[in-house]
Amino acid sequence: MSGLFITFEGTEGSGKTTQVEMLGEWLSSYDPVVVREPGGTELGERVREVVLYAGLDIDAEAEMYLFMAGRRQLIAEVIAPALAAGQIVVADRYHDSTLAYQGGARGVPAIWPSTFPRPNITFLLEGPVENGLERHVAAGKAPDRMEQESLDFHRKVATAYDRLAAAEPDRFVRLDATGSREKIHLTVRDRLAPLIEARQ
Ligand code: T5A
Repeated sequence: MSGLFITFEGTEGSGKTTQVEMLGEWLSSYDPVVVREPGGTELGERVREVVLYAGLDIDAEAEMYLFMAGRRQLIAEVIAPALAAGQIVVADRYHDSTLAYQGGARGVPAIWPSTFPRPNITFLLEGPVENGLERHVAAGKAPDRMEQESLDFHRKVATAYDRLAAAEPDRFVRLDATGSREKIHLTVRDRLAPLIEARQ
């Protein structure tokens, strides 16, 4: 059986984690591997601490390499072995985040390394960036280093995602992040059903 690599992308508070959790439950009979970025390995979790919470002044290109180092470790330890074993992998952010945040918003030259597997399908949660930032405030979440960036920065991230999705319409599925959790989840299920069937 072939592996299936599913990723979720979007701006802050667009609902990725919520959808990853709902999808993980729906797929539970397949025992999916669910990961988040940055994170998912000891190195990745340390990178998360350094990049998001340490209060350091980090050069934009250095920031990109930190995210990518955490990702490469996650691929080596978790994602590649799981896909090779025919498992379903669901990732809460992946390399498109680097292309959108560091590439699009920070202006760092960012490429897709040939050693990073391409997802089979990427769900992009789209909506006004203000909505997601407001959701965090409503939930009482303290802003991390990236969330403290300006509205203009987050709009650039959204524009970069829009370009990425337009460039790869076969991989990206655009989702209206302003819809209800359940409605978005049902759309995700509809789009995944044929892919899951195809690997039986
Ligand atoms: N980053 C990451 C980079 O710059 N480069 C990279 O390469 C990578 C991998 C990660 C940060 O790092 C940056 C991007 C990020 O700034 P994080 O803490 O993992 O930081 O943050 P995010 O991935 O952005 O996740 P968030 O927690 O901010 O948002 P989510 O996961 O999009 O949203 P979620 O599901 O937690 O929902 C937010 C709130 O909205 C509610 C939820 O209950 C929650 O309260 N909600 C809804 N409300 C109404 N309607 C819906 N449909 C809702 N769905 C969820």
